[in-house]
Amino acid sequence: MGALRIAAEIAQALEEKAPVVALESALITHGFAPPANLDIAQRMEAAVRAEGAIPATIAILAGKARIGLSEKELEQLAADRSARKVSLRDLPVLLAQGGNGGATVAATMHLAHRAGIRVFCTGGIGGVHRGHPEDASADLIALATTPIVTVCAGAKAILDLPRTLEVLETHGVPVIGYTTDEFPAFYSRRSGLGVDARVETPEQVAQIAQMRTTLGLSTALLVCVPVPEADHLPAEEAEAAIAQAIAEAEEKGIGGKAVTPFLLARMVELTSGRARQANEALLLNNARTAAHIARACCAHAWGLSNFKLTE
Ligand code: PSU
Ligand code: MN
Repeated sequence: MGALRIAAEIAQALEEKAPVVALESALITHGFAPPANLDIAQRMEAAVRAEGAIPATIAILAGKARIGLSEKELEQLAADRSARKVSLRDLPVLLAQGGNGGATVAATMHLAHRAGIRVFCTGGIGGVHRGHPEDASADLIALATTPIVTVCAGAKAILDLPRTLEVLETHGVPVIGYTTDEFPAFYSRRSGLGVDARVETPEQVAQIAQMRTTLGLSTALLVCVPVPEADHLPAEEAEAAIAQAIAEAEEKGIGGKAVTPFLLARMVELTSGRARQANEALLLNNARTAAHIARACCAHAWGLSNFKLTE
């Protein structure tokens, strides 16, 4: 498989067309600090397994793109505080030059698709930054070009959500509300912004994914799942903290790829940990939902190219 190293369990599952869920690793290297990062990564893998799918955490270890990590490798990545944040442009560099990296949404989608995985789970996608429309995440480009079902709790609320949705529309990415009519705002269940369609079940996601494939479209499908009610941060409370965190970032001159990790970490401090609680809850909820969708996609025999449009 060239530059990819696929763990034996995952290679076998893909061969047997069993459900597999890709998991990102930037949240391990840049989202949470030790020991919480290892803990959430392990719990996400366990949540995927408990719902009947195989988890494939995707990261760069010693310059190799790895699809599925052993327990020990997951521990090593979580302990490496010098691991890079790897988006699309960083992938070829790190693979050529060596080193460890946490894969962002964009990099994970790309590697997962190359490995033949059809469902991917993250917390929240990157997008267009508030006040900096020139700073748009490569996540949006990956969503525009990579046919993989992406399960998230919306875009990270620190972003300019209306602009982020506009870019997704421009690139033809379907934005699906999973049991909601609203685009969720990561920490909060509501944003006041709409989605393209609402679904109630994993099977309905599988049907849309199959139609996308049948039509020959190569976009992702963005499945947006609101954070569980018990752990959500009311929108007004989140907004106050976001405004302050962004003002601090501007003042300190923090830009580029450092902005997202800075803002998310400040959100946790400014909300006395409630932002972290919401983040953990939505990650586990998304992992479970992604497993259900992966199972539905397998049952649906999604991806069969002989499925006819004209019936
Ligand atoms: N979680 C963090 N920090 C991050 C990310 C997650 O605490 O930087 C990653 C996500 O994986 C997301 C990416 O894909 O950041 C968006 O960053 P950028 O805007 O630089 O593309
Ligand atoms: Mn960014």
